[in-house]
Amino acid sequence: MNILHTSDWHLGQSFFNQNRKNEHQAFLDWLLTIVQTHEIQAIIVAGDVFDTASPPSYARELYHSFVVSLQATGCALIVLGGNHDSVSVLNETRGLLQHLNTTVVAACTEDLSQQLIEVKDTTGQVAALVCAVPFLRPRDLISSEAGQSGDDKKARLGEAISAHYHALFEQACERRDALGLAIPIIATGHLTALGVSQSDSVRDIYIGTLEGFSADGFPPADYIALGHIHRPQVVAKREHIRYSGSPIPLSFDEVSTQKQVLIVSFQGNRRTAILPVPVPRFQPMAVLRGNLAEIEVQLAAYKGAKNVTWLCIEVTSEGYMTDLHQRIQSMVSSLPVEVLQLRRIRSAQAQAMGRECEESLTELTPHEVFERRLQALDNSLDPALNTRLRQRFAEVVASLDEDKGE
Ligand SMILES: [Mn+2]
Repeated sequence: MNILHTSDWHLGQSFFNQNRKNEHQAFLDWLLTIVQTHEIQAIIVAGDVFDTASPPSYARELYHSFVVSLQATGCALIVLGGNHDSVSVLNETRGLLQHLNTTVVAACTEDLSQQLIEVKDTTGQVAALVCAVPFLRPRDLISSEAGQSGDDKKARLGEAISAHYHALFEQACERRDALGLAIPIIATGHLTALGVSQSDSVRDIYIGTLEGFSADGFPPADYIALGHIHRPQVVAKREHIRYSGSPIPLSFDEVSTQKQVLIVSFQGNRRTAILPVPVPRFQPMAVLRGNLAEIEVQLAAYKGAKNVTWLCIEVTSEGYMTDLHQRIQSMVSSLPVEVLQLRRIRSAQAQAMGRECEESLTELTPHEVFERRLQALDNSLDPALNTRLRQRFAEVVASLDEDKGE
């Protein structure tokens, strides 16, 4: 029995104003061929199906068409809500998709058994049980109590997440016993497990004040399919706890990573293989670094290329060039490239000298602005207060994001 684990599709992403519809369409077409050639019984999408809480129509259409195309294969689809997904958007079509071999778990449910999913083999017999855990919002798990310190809350939240997993896992064990079958139990999640490396496009989840969930908190499932982190990786050196990563690079710092989906195979309840299948790159993308002369040399390689490459150009220079945009534009005007991001990387010395006048607010994230202000106060601030300020700021930004429904 083969299960395919993927996550973080981010359908509908706008990438420096570029639309990713063609890449996503190509990925979903490719995924269908993988389902057929590898005889996949179920696909698990571990959260962030959509990029935003109100995905554009074409993104919803991609999702729905994929469900329809999958029907001919007999493969089941299990979709979990991520931190980018709107619970109500995913729930809109949940009931409808149920009739198309697709189970959507947008948020954790009051009746835990709704998060326990049976995967059937071609003969119709139950071949695996999935503890379908979506992105967990703190309000779904605990009510905060007045007078609790930050550490208390953090510990309680970690415990609450672990308790949720264990309660569901226990139900799965009971179901397996009742069925009397030797079948694997698979768990899912959309969170930051401790000790993973992130990328620019991953929005930090401050689950309350919990920055990461310890892998020790997971139940002893046969495989744990995680989403949220866009780089594929094994968690805490445990082969069976994995992030599949996103199928397409969602930021330029992901360009150097080989994207993949994972095929997990079982014989009875025994895991026999975890096979990473590389996802083709459907849109050429590259990051060029160097001074102007070096950039010009690197750009020459694109002359005559068949497809347009999306570029991030990082120019290292000592001084400030007011005409940098024009200079780069004149270098690329006849080439099949699109410069989506142009950044100046200054030497430490240049950075120390008046960075404010060279930087515009639109180039910075709220976190970077806050960091700059903190640095300006650095010497006068007590380190403990400094840490608390950072935490508070992160919480405020996270709650604003949540208000926007993200
Ligand atoms: Mn994501």
